Amino acid sequence: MNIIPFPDRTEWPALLARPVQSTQQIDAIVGPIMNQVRTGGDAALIELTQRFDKVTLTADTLAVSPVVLDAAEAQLSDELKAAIRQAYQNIRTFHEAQRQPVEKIETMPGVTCWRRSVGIDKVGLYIPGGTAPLFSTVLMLGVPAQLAGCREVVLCTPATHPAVYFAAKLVGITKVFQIGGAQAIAAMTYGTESVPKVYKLFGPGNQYVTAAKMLAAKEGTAIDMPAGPSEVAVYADDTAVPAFVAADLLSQAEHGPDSQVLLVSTSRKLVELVNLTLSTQLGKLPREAVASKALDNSKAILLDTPADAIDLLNDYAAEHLILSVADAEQVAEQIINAGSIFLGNYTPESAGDYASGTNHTLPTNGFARAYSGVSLDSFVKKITVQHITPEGLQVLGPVVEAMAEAESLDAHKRAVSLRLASLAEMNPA
Ligand code: HSO
Ligand code: ZN
Repeated sequence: MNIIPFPDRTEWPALLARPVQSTQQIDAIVGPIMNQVRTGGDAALIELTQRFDKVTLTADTLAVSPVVLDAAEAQLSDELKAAIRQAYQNIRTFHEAQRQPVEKIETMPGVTCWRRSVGIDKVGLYIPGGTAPLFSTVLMLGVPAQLAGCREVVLCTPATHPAVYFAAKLVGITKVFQIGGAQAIAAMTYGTESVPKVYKLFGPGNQYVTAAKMLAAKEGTAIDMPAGPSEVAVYADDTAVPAFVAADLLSQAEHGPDSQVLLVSTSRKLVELVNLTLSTQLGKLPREAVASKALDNSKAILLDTPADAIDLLNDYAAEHLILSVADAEQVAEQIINAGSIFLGNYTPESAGDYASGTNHTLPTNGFARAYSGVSLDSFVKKITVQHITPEGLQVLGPVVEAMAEAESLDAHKRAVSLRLASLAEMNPA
C-alpha cells in the first residue's frame, strides 16, 4: 500500500477522489441493447445472451424451472444451508424492526394526517454472475422485499450456483430468469413475453448493468442507487490488531481490481505493521491477482490528529467504515458520512456482508453523503392520508384561503370557501 505521510488538507480532494469512469462509451453500447430488448422481447434476450454470455437459451429456458430451483437444496452442504438460514433469520430480524407503526397525527383540532407504507408492487432484483456467486445479495434484497409485501419479485441472474437458487427460495422468489448484463435490466424495465416489467430495480453489477439502470431511471423506473466499485475505509490506532486490519482491507480488495481500500491512522507504527502483514496475507489468497491490483490503487494516509482523521473520513464518505480505535463508539458519533460503520476489533466488515443482519447494499462513490443503504424503506413507498372534520375545516380553512389568495389561485380558495359557506348555512350562528 502506498503510504501518504501527513498530507496537507489541500491535497485531500485529490487523494480521496474515486476513479472517474467515462460513461459515454458505455452508454453507446448499452442504449442499443436496451432498445433491442424493448422491441424484440424474449427473442432479443435469447440472441443477446448467446452473444455476450455464450449461453443458449430458448423461450422455455429463460425462466429457471421450479424443478431446478427445488433441486438446489440437495446440492448444498448442511453446513452452508444452516449458515444461509441463520443469515436469513438475522437479516429478517433487523429489517423487521424497521417497520414503523402508523401514527395518526392531529395537527390542529379536527385535522388528522398519517402515513401508510405500501410495498412496491413489482420489483426486480439483479445478481451478477462472474467469479463470486453473490447469493448473500439475494438475501439482502429478497428479505426486505418479502417483508415489504412486494407482490411480484423478479430475479435476473446469469449465476447458476445452487446457493443463489436456494436463497431465492428462502425469500419466496419464484420468478428467476437466467439472464444477465444490460439485457436483463432492459427486460425488467420494459417487460418481455416472459419477464415481467417492474417499477423498481435493485442490485449490483458491472459498468454495463449500472449504465442500464441509469438509463432505466431516466425513463421512469426507480433504482436503488447508482453503484460504483465497492470500498472500505479503516481508521485504526495502536489498539488495532494489524493482522485484523490487513484482513479487512483484503476482504474488500478481493471483490474486484477496481475496489477502493483506504487505511487512515495517526500511528506510523500501525501503518507499517499493517503493510507487512498485508503482503504475507495477500500471497495466500486464491484471488491474489485481483486483490493486489486493488491494493495498487489504495492508500494508507497518516494524519496528525484524530480530529483530522474524522474530517478526512467524513470527506471521503466510505461505503464501509471500520473503526478499529480505542473509543470506537464515540468516534462513530462524529461520523456524518458513511454507508455502514463497524466498531472495534471484533467487528469485521464480512459480518455485515453476510450475516449480522444489516444490509450490504450500500452507497459507494461518495454517495453516502446523501444516500442510505438498502433497507425495508427501499421497498415501500409511503402514502399520506388526511381527514378533516367540519370543525377542523373551520379552523384550517381561513389559513388555506389566505395562502391561496396570496398565490392568486382562486379555485384553491373556493374549494375551501364553498365548504365553509355550506357549514355556515347548516349551522347559522
Ligand atoms: N462487500 C460487498 C458485499 C458482499 N461481500 C457480498 C461478500 N459478498 C459490497 O458491500
Ligand atoms: Zn464484501
